Amino acid sequence: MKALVLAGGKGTRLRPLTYTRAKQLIPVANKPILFYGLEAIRDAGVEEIGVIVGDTREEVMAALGDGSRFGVRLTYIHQPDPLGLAHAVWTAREFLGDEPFIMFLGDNLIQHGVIRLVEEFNALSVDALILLKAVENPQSFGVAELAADGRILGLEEKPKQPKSNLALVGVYLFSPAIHEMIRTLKPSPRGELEITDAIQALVTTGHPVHSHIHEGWWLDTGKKDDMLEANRVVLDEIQTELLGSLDSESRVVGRVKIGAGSELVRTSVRGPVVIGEGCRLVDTFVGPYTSISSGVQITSAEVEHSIILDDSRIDAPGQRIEDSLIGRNVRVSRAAARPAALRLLLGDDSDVCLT
Ligand code: TTP
Repeated sequence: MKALVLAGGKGTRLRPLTYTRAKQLIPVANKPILFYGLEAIRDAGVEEIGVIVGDTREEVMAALGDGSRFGVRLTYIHQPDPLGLAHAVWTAREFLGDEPFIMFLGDNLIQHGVIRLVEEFNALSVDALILLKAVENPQSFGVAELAADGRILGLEEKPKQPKSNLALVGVYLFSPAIHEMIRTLKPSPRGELEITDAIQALVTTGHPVHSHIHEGWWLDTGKKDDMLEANRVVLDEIQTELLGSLDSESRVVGRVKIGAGSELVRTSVRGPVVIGEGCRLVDTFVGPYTSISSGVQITSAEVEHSIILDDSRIDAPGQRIEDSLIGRNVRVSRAAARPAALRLLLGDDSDVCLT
């Protein structure tokens, strides 16, 4: 079996961060989202992985290399335009050959990995095994209708009247029969070759398509709040590791990771929290569910339920920052001189919420 990981796309919903960075490389608990997927695939025993890349290919290739650091072999496949998930499979057909494969969306996170899913696909003789998850708002997803034995009877994209609450999660297993279906597809109203249409074509032409209902958490990190939620659930599973230094007036409570060379001065940290390497936190409170990347400096602020990326500097006496996603090399400060006005230099599509 091979794997296909999708790390192309535009990431429009995560602008402005995705103007300068691949969405799949934004870290959750200080580790790029894409790494979790590759590790899950490797843990399921699949070592030959194709990675779909688009405009951000250089950054993705620099981050993943040849895959040896993950114990896998990577082949990069360039998709010049993000014309849909089925188009990505079509672009990779030479790499995939006649082998079955697991397809994994590079911005998705899934608890408990994919070992059981791969085992189930190998045991069943089916042309597709689709991961489903019960959701509260099936109208926003691709939704599956199932027979009592778990066979998929049909799929609908964002139905007004869903036939179930079971949404398609971004993990799929396919036999090579999927390629014939993709060959016949026409672009959808949004102009993409849809993987749901390809799976529906398998069902319509009598190919066996089964489902696997996922019980753990699953997160699609498409938007800011999804990223913060992913950060929250991943931080819930971290273990304490204190490599940095704390002065006698600093406190660390709960599960906290602090990287080498980081320094805490008169600072309290209430876990779960991760702090990268070479950070300096002075007179600061870091609250639960916060990830701070390397090289960040924070003075006199309170930060909770947030992600702060590399080399940013926050010097904000008395300010409390919550539910925030702050990019790399950002400056947040409080003006010393009057008038006490906001002075902003924000990139396109920035989002600021003032109290
Ligand atoms: P999406 O989240 O559907 O698309 P996107 O990344 O372009 O984001 P946005 O909607 O905010 O513009 O894509 C899911 C994953 O699949 C993501 O990791 C990008 C990847 N992808 C491709 O590699 N090729 C494609 O043609 C598409 C549509 C997505």
